[in-house]
This record gives sequence, structure tokens and C-alpha cells, in this order.
Amino acid sequence: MNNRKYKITFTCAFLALLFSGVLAYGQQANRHRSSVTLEHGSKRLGKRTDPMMGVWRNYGLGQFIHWGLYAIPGGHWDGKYYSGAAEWIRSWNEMPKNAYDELYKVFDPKAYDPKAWAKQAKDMGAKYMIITTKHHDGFCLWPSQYTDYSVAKSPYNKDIIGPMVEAYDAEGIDVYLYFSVMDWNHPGYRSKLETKEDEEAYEGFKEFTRNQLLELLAFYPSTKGLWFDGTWDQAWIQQAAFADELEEEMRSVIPGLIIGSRFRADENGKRHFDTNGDLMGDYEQGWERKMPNRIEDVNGNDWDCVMTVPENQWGYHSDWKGHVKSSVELIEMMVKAASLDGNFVINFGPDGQGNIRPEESLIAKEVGEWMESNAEAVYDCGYLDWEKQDWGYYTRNRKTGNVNLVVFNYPASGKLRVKVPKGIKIQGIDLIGTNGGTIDLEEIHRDEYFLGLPKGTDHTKPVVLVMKIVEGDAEVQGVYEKAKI
Ligand code: FHN
Repeated sequence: MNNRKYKITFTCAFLALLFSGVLAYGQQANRHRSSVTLEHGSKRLGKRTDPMMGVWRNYGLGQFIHWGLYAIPGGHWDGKYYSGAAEWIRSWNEMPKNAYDELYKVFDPKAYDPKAWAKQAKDMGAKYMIITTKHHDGFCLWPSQYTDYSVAKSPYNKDIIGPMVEAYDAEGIDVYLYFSVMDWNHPGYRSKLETKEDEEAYEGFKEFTRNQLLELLAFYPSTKGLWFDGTWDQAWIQQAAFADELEEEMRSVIPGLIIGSRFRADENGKRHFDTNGDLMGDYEQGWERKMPNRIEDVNGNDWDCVMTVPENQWGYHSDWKGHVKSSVELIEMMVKAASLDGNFVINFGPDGQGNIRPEESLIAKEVGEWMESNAEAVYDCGYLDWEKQDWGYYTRNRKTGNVNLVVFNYPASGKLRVKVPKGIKIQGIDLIGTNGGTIDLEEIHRDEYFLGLPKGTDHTKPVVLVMKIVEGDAEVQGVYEKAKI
């Protein structure tokens, strides 16, 4: 080793040591920011490192399906329009509760075709899906032996979930079961426990909840995880010990089971993050219809973002009003999620007959067409700590180390400015997708380049460039004399 190289190696090793020390100190400092000992807090500091969670982390794109009785009225009752989220229609003053609760008597989705749904999701590029087994209304899409309020008592009289799991499994799409703890149908359900009677009734509800969850895992053992919702009620928040024990039990039924931060609160009623600020569950589940902007916003945690196509409709509403997202908007959110180490999940709300609405089918088709040629900028990809540029997002492939440049704001000059951190060498760069041609790489400044895209590049859709890089020797890179500072 010559002297100069030795110096660099030594400096790097020293910096790495210093950095890991700072990091370790940071984690310690974080851990000791509050020194509360918790019995029902977070079970782990930092990310899960097992293979199953590695698969989750690399999904990139998922599909959410909200389907239940609310799809029958589809946001209308008695000629009146409900402006809230369709799946909440039962809580609307204009909706007679008994009429809603009788809807199961007409639940008979003749067009339900799980294989076609799964094929569409596959073509869209989804690697996982989340299905509402039971939403807040309490109606179960599987024949639960613990309630009569299920498909088994409807004219359809068949399991919805089983064939869906089978169809998605067959397409290689992992299935996650959405489950609302809040249940407007169960007699023991309470949002608050104000009396002795409430407490007694709620004990029955807890047992019912446990039974249903264990039943789901027993019926559908290929389930990869549970996606919880409706866990914000005071009554549930007070059940830290019960929920903690139940979580352990569920995890023992399906080893590797993935559960996000919405399931349980700690003993002080803290949700998502415990009293010490540590994440509860395997990933952060707080990004609903909103996204982080900077890597600092996700605190080093895994996370997903679940997104509606119109502003706030999950279940089927026949009359979408207001802004409806385009496929390019959703693609941009998906790429942004990948660039910040998260998964992106697009919601679908089939109608009461089991038809996927045409607007959602179009989204699935357009996202799928883009993914067909550009998915390598999303799957297996995560954050890259390069300075954010105005033209779009960088993602880095965790398996190949390649850097992807996903361009949403196409510069009028046709040239992209790329600022590369010191010590990085660009080895090659390719335009992927339907575009082709040679890219001009011009070093305009130390560690700064202009990439000229070929004439005729189709930029009506986001353009992806894949860059191979090597972590080289900063001292020898570049054609410019280094300024002596
Ligand atoms: O109230 C629900 C809503 O209907 C929908 O299911 C979303 C999906 O994330 N979750 C709840 C609100 O957080």
C-alpha cells in the first residue's frame, strides 16, 4: 500500500469509527431521552432484520381493497348524497341504522371474480394486497363462527376471503388482512368504558376480537400480516396488557407475521410510538393519505402509505366528487415513497356486485404499463443520501447498488443536473423503458454533471435513468483542478 492510499484508508476507517460512535451514541441518547420502563411498549429498537420483513421492505407497490356492505348504497340513501367516505355511511344522520344493518340480506355480488382482481393487481405491479375482512360496521367477509353478521347469512352464502387469498397467492401477491377492532355491530363493543356494565360487556367483546383474529389466521394460514384499524377508541387504548398478549399469540400462530403500529397502545395510552418514542409494531402505519417529505420524517423506521384515488373515498362511492388522482400522480407518490424507504399502497373500492370501477381499472392499467418497463426503479429500492434535485427522485436498488433517476419535472433544456457526492464515480448510465439512445454526460463542475437526454425522449410519462456507480477515490475523480481552500 503506498503512503497516500494508506492515509486515505486510515482516514476512512477513523471516520467510520467516529460515525458509528456518533450513531451508537445517538441511539443511546434516543433510548435514554426518556428512561421509562415499559411492560407493553415497543419490543425492539430499530428495524426488523428477518427475511420476511426484508420481503415486505422491498414490495414497493401494494393494493388495498375496501369492500363490504357499504358498497351497496355506494354513498347514497333514499335519493340523498352522502359527502363523507362511503364506508362510513352508516354513521350519517340520514342513514337509518336498521336499514343499514339489513343490507347483508341483499349482499349477493354476482360479478365477484377474485382471479380477475388478482390478475389486474399483478398487471398493475402490486407485490402485496390488503383486504378488509371486517370494516367498522362489523360485517365479516368470511364465515366467522363468532357472529351471524357475515357472508354466511347473506344470499351470497360463500366465503369471500378464501378464494381471494387463493387467487392472489396464485399470482405471487402476498396477502394481508385488514381488521377493524372497532365494531358497530357487536353488542359488547364500546368506545368508552364508563360503567361497570360497560366493562363487563367489553370483556365479552375482547374475547370475541381475539377469537376472530385467531380464526382468520387459522382459516388463511398463508396470510403474511394483519393491517389493523379502528384502534383509536379509549376503551381499546386501555387494553395494553390484553393487546400485547394477543399480539404475541398471533405472532406465534404464523411466525414472521407482520403487524404495523396501529394495533396496540402502551400502558400510558401512547399509540404508534410508545412513551419512550420507540415504534410499536413492525412498521409505521400513520401515513394515511399523506406522505413524508424528508428522510428525517420517518425516523429510520419502515413505513407504508395507503392512498385513495379520489380525495377521501375508500369504499365504493358511485359519485366521486372533487379531485381524482391520475396515474402519473400516483406513480410519483409511489416513487417518492420508495425514495424515502416506504411502500405505497393504492386503494380500490369495488361496487356492490363486485365490479372494479372503470376509473380504477384505468389507473391499474396505466400504472402497470409504466411499471412494466420501469419497475426496477421501485422494487427492492430505497433511500439514497444524495442532494435532492428539482427534476424528481433518486432511488437506490438495495440488491444491485444501482442508482435510479426518476424524472417527473422534465427540464426544458432536456438536461438534468446531477450532483454526486465526493468519492462517487459514474460508471455508466442508461435510459430505460420505451426510450432509448445515448446520454451525454458532461462534467460541468467538480462532482456535478449535466445529463443530456436523447432527442425525442418521450417525457409525457416519468422517465427513468439507471446509473451504475463505483465508490472511487475522491482525490483522483474529476477533470478540474481542486480549489485550495
Ligand atoms: O376509518 C377508516 C377508513 O374508513 C379507512 O378504512 C382507512 C384506511 O386506512 N382507515 C380508517 C381511518 O384511519
